[in-house]
Amino acid sequence: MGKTIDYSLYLVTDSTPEILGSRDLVQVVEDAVAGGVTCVQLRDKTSTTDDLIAIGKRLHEVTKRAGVPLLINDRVDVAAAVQCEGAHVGQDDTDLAEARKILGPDAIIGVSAGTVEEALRACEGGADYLGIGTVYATQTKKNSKVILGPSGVREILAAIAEHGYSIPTVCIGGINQSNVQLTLEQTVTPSGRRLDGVAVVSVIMVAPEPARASSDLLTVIREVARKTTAAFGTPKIGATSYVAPDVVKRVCELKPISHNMTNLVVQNIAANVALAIGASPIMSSYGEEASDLAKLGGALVINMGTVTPEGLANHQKAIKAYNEAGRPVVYDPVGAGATAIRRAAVKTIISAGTLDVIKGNEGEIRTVFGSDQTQQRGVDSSSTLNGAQKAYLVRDLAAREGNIVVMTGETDYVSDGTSVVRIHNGHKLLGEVTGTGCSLGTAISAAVAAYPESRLSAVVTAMLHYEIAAEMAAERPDVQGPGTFVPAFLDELYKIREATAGGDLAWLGRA
Ligand code: 3NM
Ligand code: MG
Repeated sequence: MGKTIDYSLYLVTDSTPEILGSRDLVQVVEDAVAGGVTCVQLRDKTSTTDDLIAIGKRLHEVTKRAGVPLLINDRVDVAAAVQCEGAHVGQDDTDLAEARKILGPDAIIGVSAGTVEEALRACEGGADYLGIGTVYATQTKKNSKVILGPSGVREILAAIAEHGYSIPTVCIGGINQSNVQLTLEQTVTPSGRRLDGVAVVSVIMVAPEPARASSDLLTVIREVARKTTAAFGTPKIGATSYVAPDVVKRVCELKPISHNMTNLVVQNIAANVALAIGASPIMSSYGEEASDLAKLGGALVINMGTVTPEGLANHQKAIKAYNEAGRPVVYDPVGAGATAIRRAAVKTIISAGTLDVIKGNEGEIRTVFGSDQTQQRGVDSSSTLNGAQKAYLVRDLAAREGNIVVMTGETDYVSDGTSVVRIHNGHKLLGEVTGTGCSLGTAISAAVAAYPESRLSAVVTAMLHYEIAAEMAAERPDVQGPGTFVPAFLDELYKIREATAGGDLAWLGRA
């Protein structure tokens, strides 16, 4: 069978009267395998060795027919006698090296891990997979040493990845149909490392229809795997495939108009940012003027920093005008979730026409997506999303809107509905000055106006230009805080533009 095993849905059996009752173990396993269980472990702490071997052989007939591996819990001697695919050992069971000596290099040997140390030791010792647990308190195993929760599992996954191990992992303990999706999502590490599957006992063993319970679980597991792979099967941090220095060049060659409908506080810095990157800023909040401005070949920025009924009507008119002219619109839903008025305004803007780019922080993007999403993921609205959830969110919103979605934060997430690009650049001084978030929208608008070939490349490159300029400014000896930062930041934006025009792309080394 080789060692490429599908750990997606891993059934651990239980022959105790509380769980198995009067049913036939072999029949339950046969049903579960028919329902899609991908790996089976015989776990029986009470039967005699002879009985275990007999049960193991009967189970192996069933699993072999289905092409599913059978492993024996703890009893390496039984695994050897049954000649099944391997064994699973807990921290208090036979040790890994001993089990390996008995079963040989080709056997599958899994190890239980409840801490980072246990996990790393098992990896180091050559385990074939890890069973990470206990995730949630469970009646099935009452003597659990630790309840990890999704965050504890995630920490173990992150540590394994950090140490360079690519070992498959499942988690175990209290997993059922209602928590499996969230558990799989919440355990994904920021770098995209995820569980290969889940191991369960009771949810299948006590189910009236084990086949049905198995296939219901497997459907969810496969769907999360598909989404996570899509979200992370794309360029990683600093990936160059979406970086196009031509975007920076084109902006200063074409000097596209960046038409800003924004609040008073940010107008000055937004206009200066536009000039520094080579674009032509126009600050006009009057909707009637938009149809003429749209014909000038630039892009529109709708910034919701100040909401008034009149402003909203102007925004609607301008979006319509830019859509009709086939020119891009960037939407910055400032403070989207903060008030009922703003939540309503988001709906008005979203339905006013096509928005080519939506840019906001986590809360704003979640509000734009709508409350469904929050419920669907089972995350309360005050909690923050983990990296995987952010990736899904930007990707799902971009796919729904057919546009580019940017979620800013310490790590920025950018998606075109298929790929997700993460950007780690920027500097905290950007957050200490007013208008720098809004001015990023301005920089993005100039880029999408000048670089129609790829909106994703335009946005990613504009963001790198902006955030790397901030890093370079912050590092200058003459910059002591927010006040000295702003002019230095404008200088660095300008210098990057000049360097890029001259073919010097050294700044991209920071991406
Ligand atoms: N091992 P259920 S938890 C067999 O933490 C087992 O290592 C665990 O049963 C561990 O799916 C557990 O019914 C029981 O909660 C899991
Ligand atoms: Mg055990």
